[in-house]
Order: sequence, then C-alpha cells, then structure tokens
Amino acid sequence: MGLKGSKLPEARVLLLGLDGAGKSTLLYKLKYNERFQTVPTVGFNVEMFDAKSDSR
Ligand SMILES: Nc1nc2c(ncn2[C@@H]2O[C@H](COP(=O)(O)OP(=O)(O)OP(=O)(O)O)[C@@H](O)[C@H]2O)c(=O)[nH]1
Ligand SMILES: [Mg+2]
Repeated sequence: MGLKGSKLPEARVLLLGLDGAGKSTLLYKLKYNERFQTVPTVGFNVEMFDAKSDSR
C-alpha cells in the first residue's frame, strides 16, 4: 500500500474485536481474497496490501 513515490493514498487501519469475531479471517480475505482456516491469534497480525479504489 502506498509505494514510495506513488501518488496513491495510504491508510493504516486498526481492526479491533472480541476473541473469535473474525478479524483474522477478514484480514486474509481482504489480502488474498480467500477464506483461510485460522487459529486464535497470539498478539496481533500486521499485513500490508494494495486495495483497488472504486472507480466512479
Ligand atoms: N459463520 C462465520 N464464521 C466466521 C466468519 N468469519 C470468521 N468466522 C469463523 O470464526 C472463527 C474465528 O475467526 P478468526 O478470524 O480467527 O477470529 P479472530 O477475531 O481473529 O479471533 P482472535 O484471533 O482469537 O481474536 C473461525 O472459525 C472462522 O472460520 C463469518 O463471517 N461467518
Ligand atoms: Mg485472529
């Protein structure tokens, strides 16, 4: 997200929720567009990915 020198806007998103709410599932769905079998996260997950903007 936001390669150096690019004009693309960059965002940092903090995803919070109760245990087992589906945070990791959503994160990996957004990143890989696939549904993964997750295990309860110890600590936290950090991922970077490009998001296509809605061309309107
Ligand atoms: N039915 C249903 N189950 C979901 C959905 N999203 C996630 N799950 C299931 O909920 C369980 C917990 O999902 P996680 O993504 O590991 O939840 P989490 O919020 O990261 O949990 P912690 O890491 O323990 O905080 C898994 O068995 C997922 O398959 C959903 O949209 N619908
Ligand atoms: Mg998790």
